[in-house]
Amino acid sequence: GSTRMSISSQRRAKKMWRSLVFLAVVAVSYADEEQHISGLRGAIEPRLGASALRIGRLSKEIEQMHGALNKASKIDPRGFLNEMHARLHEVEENRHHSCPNRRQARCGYSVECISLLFMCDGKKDCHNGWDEEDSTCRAGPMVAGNVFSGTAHWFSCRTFKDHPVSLRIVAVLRPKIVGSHRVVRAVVSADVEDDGGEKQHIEFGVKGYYVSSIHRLAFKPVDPHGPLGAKAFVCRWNRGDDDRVTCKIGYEASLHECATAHLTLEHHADEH
Ligand SMILES: [Ca+2]
Repeated sequence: GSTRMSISSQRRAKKMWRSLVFLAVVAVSYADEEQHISGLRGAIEPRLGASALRIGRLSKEIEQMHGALNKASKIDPRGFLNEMHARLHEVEENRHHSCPNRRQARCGYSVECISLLFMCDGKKDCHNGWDEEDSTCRAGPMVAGNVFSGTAHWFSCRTFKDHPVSLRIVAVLRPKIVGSHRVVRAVVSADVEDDGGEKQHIEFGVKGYYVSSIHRLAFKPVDPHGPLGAKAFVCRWNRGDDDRVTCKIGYEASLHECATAHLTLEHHADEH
């Protein structure tokens, strides 16, 4: 009897020991969790503050737009639309740059931010599914063979008169990681004329990135010693309109702007 008792008490002791170990592990993981949660809170609270500021800014923005809409009937509709587009771009731009980390993207109009690595990878990471939506991931105007053309207006850096300019997309590659980006090669050509009336046809290769979630292409000449020197180009398509684009030309380092160009899709790749 006593042997059986001792075996059973040994078992009980073993069992108790196991549960103690289990409890200790749980306690440790709870402590970890608590630390983790307080760490998260530290990360989230400034973001909530930033979101409140953003909401305030957006409300103000919307209020101004309402004001502008009320006046719309009395003003030039074209100018009004341009202004609206510019403002919406600005709001959109703020939205995308308001994540705590530069390697993150905001999930549309949500406060949620996800790593750029999770963009357009076939799995929904944003609760609202924004990271996998067609409008977020599609290459849109980035089709090899597409030609955008229009007029460039220089207000600094060079003394060119307004001149025709075109951007021909040569190659579009999807990188293995960051599915919202495309590596783009293109050719810029222009017929410039300086103050002295001297005309010149220039053409140079460029390379850069298109970010599908914000419809923006940024590129630089392949040769920094080419006809326009080491200028940077940033082109933005209006959301939902792949045919019209506004490009800014300037110095990347100083952010000094030299020229703007308004271009429209002149030759579609499908029209071969
Ligand atoms: Ca994803």
